[in-house]
Amino acid sequence: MNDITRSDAQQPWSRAEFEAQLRAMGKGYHIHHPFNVRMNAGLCSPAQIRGWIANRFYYQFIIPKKDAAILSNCDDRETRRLWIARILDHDGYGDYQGDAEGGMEAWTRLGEAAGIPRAELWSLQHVVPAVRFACDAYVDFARRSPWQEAVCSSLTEMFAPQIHKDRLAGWPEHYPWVEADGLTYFRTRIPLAQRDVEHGLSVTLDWFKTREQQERALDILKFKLDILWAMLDAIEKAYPE
Ligand code: AHQ
Repeated sequence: MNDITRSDAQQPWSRAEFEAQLRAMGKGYHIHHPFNVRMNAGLCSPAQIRGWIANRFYYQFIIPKKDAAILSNCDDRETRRLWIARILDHDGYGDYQGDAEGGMEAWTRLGEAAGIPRAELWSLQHVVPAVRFACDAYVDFARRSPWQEAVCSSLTEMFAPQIHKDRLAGWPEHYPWVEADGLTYFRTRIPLAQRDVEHGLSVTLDWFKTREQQERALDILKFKLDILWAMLDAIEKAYPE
């Protein structure tokens, strides 16, 4: 037999090594984007903070549609029973009050705390084209990909707890004009992100078996890291210093 050099002829990574490879992708996470670095250092103007809030709202706005797309492609009831929580986390449930209000409501309060009225935020009038395109690319990927690949793309949240903790630690000092109630979203997202990553990582480590499939998982994660990075590129350009 000829000497096959394709990556699938290589031994697959162990489960631990595969996870380590996924986590090593964190070097490309948008926590390292110059705009985020400046925001964490307290160097953003009110206009830049408001621009970021209004544009990132569109990402929150499409997450339920992205997660519904994954559900619609998923034939495994156990997975759907867990995944549906992600939609409720963002859209809310029950009486839609307090913890049940949903992340989009909490993000709306972040906007109001920064001086963006609810109607203005929800009008999406501030969403710049490249942010819309990046977010819509995420929804499209979830619609047309095997549900396990779309689950893998959500693993950028492996790196999210730290970025939320940075905001909770830094904003009260750097942006005291943003009312403290507005930071609720960042606080509530941390345990949810940790729960979601535990499930998403389990699905990913189980599904991508051969070395070629594991490398495909890294490509999928890179695609999603680029979505987050491109959003900050566009926001940075739209709201120059
Ligand atoms: O607030 C965020 C959120 O609800 C989600 C869902 C998850 C997904 O399904 O892709 N990713 C994600 C993220 C949220 N916040 C981002 C941030 O920087 O505040 C981080 C982002 C992610 O890391 O994917």
